[in-house]
Amino acid sequence: MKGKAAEADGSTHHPPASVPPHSNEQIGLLQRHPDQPPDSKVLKVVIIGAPNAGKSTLSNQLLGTKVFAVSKKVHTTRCRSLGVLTENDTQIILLDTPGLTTHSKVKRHHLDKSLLVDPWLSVKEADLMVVMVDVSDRWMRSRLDYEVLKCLAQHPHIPAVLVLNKVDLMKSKDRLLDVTAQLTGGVVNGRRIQVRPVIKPPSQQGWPHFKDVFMLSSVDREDVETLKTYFIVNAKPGSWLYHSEVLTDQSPEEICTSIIREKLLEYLPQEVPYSMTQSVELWQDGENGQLDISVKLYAIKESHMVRSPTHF
Ligand SMILES: Nc1nc2c(ncn2[C@@H]2O[C@H](COP(=O)(O)OP(=O)(O)O)[C@@H](O)[C@H]2O)c(=O)[nH]1
Ligand SMILES: [Mg+2]
Repeated sequence: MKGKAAEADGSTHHPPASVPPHSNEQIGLLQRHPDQPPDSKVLKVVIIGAPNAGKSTLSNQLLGTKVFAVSKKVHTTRCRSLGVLTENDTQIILLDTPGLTTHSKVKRHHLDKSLLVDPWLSVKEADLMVVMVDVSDRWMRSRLDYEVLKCLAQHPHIPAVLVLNKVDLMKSKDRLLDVTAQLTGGVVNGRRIQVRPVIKPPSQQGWPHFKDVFMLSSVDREDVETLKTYFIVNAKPGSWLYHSEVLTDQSPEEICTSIIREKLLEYLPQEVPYSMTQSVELWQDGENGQLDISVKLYAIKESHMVRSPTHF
């Protein structure tokens, strides 16, 4: 029998959240009433930042499973999707955003126009904004992206924290303090931070209203655990949005499609994967429950068809 088990220490263990192999089961799961305890807490977190900052990597690590595609190339995440993390009496809703897209980028990278749907639509509903910056990128770490700043300025009532990601790639860690001073304008949680004099004057492109700053590596389990604890501590009393067995709102087909796309982006040259489409079918083997996946890839150009299979 499935159910929750109350432990001696008062914590509650939910059955592990997962994605059922059939989309109709997933829809059924998404429609189930949240199995929340009387003292339930909730926190809706939106992770924003430039493409490649590590937003999807962080979400996957927080969820403990890969549900979002990750790539070095931009625009792996095509639309907004969410992940659900339920622990004891608390539910954290993670909104993974596609990053920043402008008309010029859509044109340049031959992208799907649907990416132009306001990427910040979900921000309005969030209880906490996590701004991610890739500190291994000299350019990105020197200033906050204009679109990110705009988003922060438009939602001043939503608490925001700064996450300096990919610290594992940074050779001299003491640079992190300068980066923090730069990106926060030298102010965190209303207080002027103590840093040694910065050689350059603090940039005008920082945000002086961050509540906290985290320096971490999304690929490090312990680092991510610190952030998860922060979310749990900051969750507010309120109703859960989903049943505790829900892991994401994506269908199993959507997860397959986006992860295959991630591989196409990784292995195929330049613009080829951007013009490819897929049709995915999933079915479960009756005998041993094995999941079979059939994928059809459609290429626009004849040359892409000849070229593609040789890369796998
Ligand atoms: N070394 C290192 N690589 C990371 C870290 N976080 C993300 N990445 C890599 O950065 C790239 C972009 O990550 P992704 O999560 O797709 O970024 P998104 O566009 O913001 O969702 C991928 O190749 C990740 O493996 C990190 O903390 N350290
Ligand atoms: Mg992403």
